[in-house]
Amino acid sequence: MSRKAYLIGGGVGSLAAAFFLIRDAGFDGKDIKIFEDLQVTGGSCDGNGSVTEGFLCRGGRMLNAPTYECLHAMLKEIPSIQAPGKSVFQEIEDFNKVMKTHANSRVVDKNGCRLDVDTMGFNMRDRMQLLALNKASEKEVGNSLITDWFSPEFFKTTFWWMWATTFAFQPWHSALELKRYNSRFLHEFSRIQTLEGVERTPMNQYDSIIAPIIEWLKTKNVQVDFGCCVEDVIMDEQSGKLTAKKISYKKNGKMETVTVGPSDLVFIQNGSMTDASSIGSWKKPAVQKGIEDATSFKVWEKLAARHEQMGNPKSFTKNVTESQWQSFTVTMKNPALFKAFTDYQMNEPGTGALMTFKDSNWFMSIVIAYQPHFVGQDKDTQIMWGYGLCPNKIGTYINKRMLDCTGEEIFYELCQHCRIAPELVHDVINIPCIMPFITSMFMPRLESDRPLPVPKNSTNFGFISQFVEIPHDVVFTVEFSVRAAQTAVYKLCDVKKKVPKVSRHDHNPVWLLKALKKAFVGGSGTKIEKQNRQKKCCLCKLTKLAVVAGIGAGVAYLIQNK
Ligand SMILES: Cc1cc2nc3c(=O)[nH]c(=O)nc-3n(C[C@H](O)[C@H](O)[C@H](O)COP(=O)(O)OP(=O)(O)OC[C@H]3O[C@@H](n4cnc5c(N)ncnc54)[C@H](O)[C@@H]3O)c2cc1C
Ligand SMILES: *[C@@H]1O[C@H](CO)[C@@H](O)[C@H](O)[C@H]1NC(C)=O
Ligand SMILES: *[C@@H]1O[C@H](CO)[C@@H](O)[C@H](O)[C@H]1NC(C)=O
Ligand SMILES: *[C@@H]1O[C@H](CO)[C@@H](O)[C@H](O)[C@H]1NC(C)=O
Ligand SMILES: CC(=O)N[C@H]1CO[C@H](CO)[C@@H](O)[C@@H]1O
Repeated sequence: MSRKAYLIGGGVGSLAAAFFLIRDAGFDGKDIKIFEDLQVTGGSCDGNGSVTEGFLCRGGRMLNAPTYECLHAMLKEIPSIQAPGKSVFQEIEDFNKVMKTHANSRVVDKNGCRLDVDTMGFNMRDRMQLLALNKASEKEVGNSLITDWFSPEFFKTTFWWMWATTFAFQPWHSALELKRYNSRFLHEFSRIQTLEGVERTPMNQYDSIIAPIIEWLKTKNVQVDFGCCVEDVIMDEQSGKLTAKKISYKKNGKMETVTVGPSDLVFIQNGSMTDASSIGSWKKPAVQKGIEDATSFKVWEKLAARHEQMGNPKSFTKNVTESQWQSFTVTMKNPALFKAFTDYQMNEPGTGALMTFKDSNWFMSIVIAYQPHFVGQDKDTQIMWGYGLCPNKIGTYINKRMLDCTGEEIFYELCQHCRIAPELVHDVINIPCIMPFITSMFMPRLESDRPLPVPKNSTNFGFISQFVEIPHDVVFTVEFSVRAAQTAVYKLCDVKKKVPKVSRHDHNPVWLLKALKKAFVGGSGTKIEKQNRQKKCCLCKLTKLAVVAGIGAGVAYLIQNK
């Protein structure tokens, strides 16, 4: 009898696990079964809707060539749907060669002025505090908060506005995760003001990434069982070894079970950032939900209560106020309105990355995508996506919390920030989405709060999600889920190949020097920006001295970390 693999959850992590099981572990697709609660695969990487109802992506993703080692290697072997003859990887690379990211309006203030974001806005104390966090060991940082390492002024620097909105950090989040981001994305530090280096997919990530993977898995006969909510995984514990024996799940209101043989495998998608998310409409606010509505964390909670080495889900889900934010997807059948937004941003659609309204009470940002953004979109329809990181606050123009606002009210607030004339606002749909656990992965944690992709004493099961411990890698990325999948499959199936290494850009002298220069002087702005700044800067000589000192410190840091 052949070996079977059961995957709980149909997010990109499970899809990747199926890919690696087939490619590297000799599995036959028909012996792989995915249980998914929803009626669609892709999990948090979603994208659906229609011209009449409006389109929706709960999330919009930025990718990054030098850091997405596992994802990119996998996508080299997945044929594209939109660009026949190319791999998905090649399709994305070719698209980004033409549609280069270069934000002209990264941060806008309350007067509608584009800020000069070429410098980070640091004072010497900010620099020292940043260096202290980057130099500390992970043990020293532990489960401290970002605010434990920085003075209040730090959170008013251009660096914070840009770094926080690019990656969705809040001051109360994990200092350890910020430290990891600083290392993992060190090569973006010197160009964070334009977001050069950020890669996008030609369309939304469901159509551009998930659909082609699903297509590949279908040709291999992988089975997906939709509408199956897994409620428990029963483990057998013998002389300290844990073996998954039984999966129980609910389908169409009926409980069913699968018996797992000792050589069969179980992969659990342990916790989801989009769990309990809720969708509103133009006339209706989304509904705020909480842990009682979350399905994905429940299995983990049960396992953690029964066995050691399963981590601690509560660290991540204990306070929705600290882990939630709200996104919205705008569908316009009104080219003049779309043009007003792109004119305001001063970027061609698809090249501007993020535009952040730093003084907006909801801390809003928008992304104007390359069009079309959906397979089902016609050429008279345009899509834009945005989010507010502080939805719990009263708006700048609307006297309501973002959480309580309809799509229409959120769009009104956005139009005020972008100085859009009221007469342009027609033939538009805005769909809001509240995500109570969207930054739950960023909550302060201890190493023991996250299980390993394959817990030490597991004989036949692994965890694949944003809630496992992988040295050096950062959460809130597609890369992390794919890396977790590859790690778990290789370990459980004893695959002799190596999982691609996490690239250490923070050990690369070129990026280190660029980052130091950026932290002390500024980046690679336009000539005019630089001349203006030098005129204003009467401390140029001092700054140059500081750079030399900084380079010294950087080299010392580099040697110490080798
Ligand atoms: C707003 C937003 C912005 C983002 N921005 C970026 C970005 O810029 N760059 C980037 O790389 N990444 C970004 N991400 C993150 C990226 O999308 C996720 O990290 C990734 O999709 C997570 O995949 P996953 O497979 O681990 O989990 P998920 O996609 O969350 O999948 C979990 C799946 O398992 C199912 N499931 C869970 N429990 C059960 C159960 N008990 N029974 C049955 N089914 C179950 C769920 O229904 C879900 O489909 C963003 C995500 C969002 C939402
Ligand atoms: C679109 O996706 C969201 C989020 O996954 C889901 O709640 C909604 O039902 C989907 N809509 C359609 C029409 O499939
Ligand atoms: C793991 O297994 C070893 C023996 O193989 C045992 O000593 C240890 O206690 C086990 N750990 C846990 C957490 O069960
Ligand atoms: C949750 O977080 C908010 C904001 O930080 C805080 O005011 C509140 O007291 C917290 N609630 C609990 C139960 O810890
Ligand atoms: C979001 C998610 O997939 N959470 C899962 C965490 O793990 C438990 C079981 O271990 C699942 O029930 C949850 O669905």
